Amino acid sequence: MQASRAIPADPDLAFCYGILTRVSRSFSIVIQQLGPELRDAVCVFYVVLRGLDTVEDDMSIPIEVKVPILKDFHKTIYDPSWHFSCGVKDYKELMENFRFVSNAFLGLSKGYQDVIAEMTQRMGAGMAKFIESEVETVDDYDEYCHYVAGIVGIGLSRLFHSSGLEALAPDSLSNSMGLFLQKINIVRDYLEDINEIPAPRMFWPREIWGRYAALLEDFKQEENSEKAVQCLNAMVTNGLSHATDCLQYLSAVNDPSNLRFCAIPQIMAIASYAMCYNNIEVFRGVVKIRRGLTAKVFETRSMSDVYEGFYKFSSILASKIDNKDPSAAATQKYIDNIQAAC
Ligand code: PS7
Ligand code: MN
Ligand code: MN
Ligand code: MN
Ligand code: MN
Ligand code: MN
Repeated sequence: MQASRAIPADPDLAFCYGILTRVSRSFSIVIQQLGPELRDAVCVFYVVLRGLDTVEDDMSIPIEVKVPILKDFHKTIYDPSWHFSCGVKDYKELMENFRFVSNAFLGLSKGYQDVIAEMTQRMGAGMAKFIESEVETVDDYDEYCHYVAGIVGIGLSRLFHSSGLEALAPDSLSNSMGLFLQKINIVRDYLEDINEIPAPRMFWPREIWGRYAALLEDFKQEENSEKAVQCLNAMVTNGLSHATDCLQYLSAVNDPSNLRFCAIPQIMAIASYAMCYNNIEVFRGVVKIRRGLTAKVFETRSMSDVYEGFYKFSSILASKIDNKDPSAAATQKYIDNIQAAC
């Protein structure tokens, strides 16, 4: 693992890197190893979106207050005097000191600012739309994940292109990069999200879970374990559908530090898919990747390491397929496609 860099002299950037380190150890490591041309822009992009997500996630904010904040966030980031206190712990600290984020944003080049502002607008509008409507169909699920993660992939690809280091990737592949990460987050966070206080959050599409239960919360009960795991396996299989797009995206990345930045979260994701698959613990508590395994994934350097990782974790997942599971054939098909691409 790479040693973390010195704290930036600029106090605004120093705040952004400090928050980043506290809210996401893994993104902090991969962002800090980016080249100097992209590092600060990607860090600020992360922290801006983390602020937006803190507003989205705070279920104590009344809808009529929350919706305009989400929709206007792309404008308020230009105003260092703007702030809105919400969230808890590190997230509250972020929101209360948001002026540092605005100042760091204003210090980026216009090209980077434009990309970040456009993506913030699109994500905020999408989040607002889903505050008032539920994820019912698989199309809704893809749409929600597009807003909160696919757009991040599209924005990062634009930043890479603006830096002069990379060709512009197709939006559909950038979107898949986000969906592959977001869908395992939604699967893994089942219990955390449904137990959210003061109101539950539900992102699993009814079109999938409705085949296994009358209510999403039924999966919490031990007597529904068999159906719960079948539903989980259908959700994992849905997420796996994006894996070959991710391999295609990664194979076109040119710069080695950009490849590490893009690839490490994807390999952590496929490791999480393998770990969650057929695992009742998803409905009981937090399923976490072992520290040693994480350390190994962070050694990823080249495309051949990426193929090795995808091959290994897809094999682990395949070894857990029970042929009596209703999704077994579909799951196996996606595994075969991944392994054929490696
Ligand atoms: C590399 C082409 C700008 C690096 C990285 C903050 C994580 C938080 O965590 O359930 O359970 O609270 O509320 C594509 C990251 C997608 C997004 C989405 C990869 C910004 C990130 C704000 C594309 C990350 C997917 C909400 C929204 O879920 O999360 C390449 C950088 C990437 C942030 C993530 C998260 C969404 C999220 P949690 P939630
Ligand atoms: Mn400054
Ligand atoms: Mn969140
Ligand atoms: Mn959220
Ligand atoms: Mn989550
Ligand atoms: Mn979470």
